[in-house]
Amino acid sequence: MGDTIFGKIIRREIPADIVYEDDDVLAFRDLNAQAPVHVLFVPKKPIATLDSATAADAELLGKLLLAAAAYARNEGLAEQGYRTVINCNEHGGQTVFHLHVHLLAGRQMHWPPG
Ligand code: DGP
Repeated sequence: MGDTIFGKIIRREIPADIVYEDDDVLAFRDLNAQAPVHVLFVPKKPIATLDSATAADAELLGKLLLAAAAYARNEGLAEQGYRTVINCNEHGGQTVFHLHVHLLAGRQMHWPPG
């Protein structure tokens, strides 16, 4: 599997505004923020897309979502609400092929997304 910019961030080879870390997950601010709060939650394991995740990744995927939810709660974002997004492949709008959960908050979200 090819390395990505997120792999470099995880290994601290390039800088990022890291807001959360545990043994399995790293979270940092999106460089191209689409909301007042826009944080990316990435597994340290380099899974390319949601499509390439397997049953062996079930616990890790759960941890990823729960880390995003806990961050939102701790930052006082949960009551007003937020959006989590996983883009998969071309039509999903995925540009970095290291699985990540977008956490967007701080403004009204709309549906359907563009
Ligand atoms: P996606 O389109 O779902 O693959 O989202 C990739 C996001 O990653 C996009 O919103 C911009 C962000 N991004 C790309 N390169 C970098 C980077 O070098 N640093 C940070 N912090 N974010 C990046």
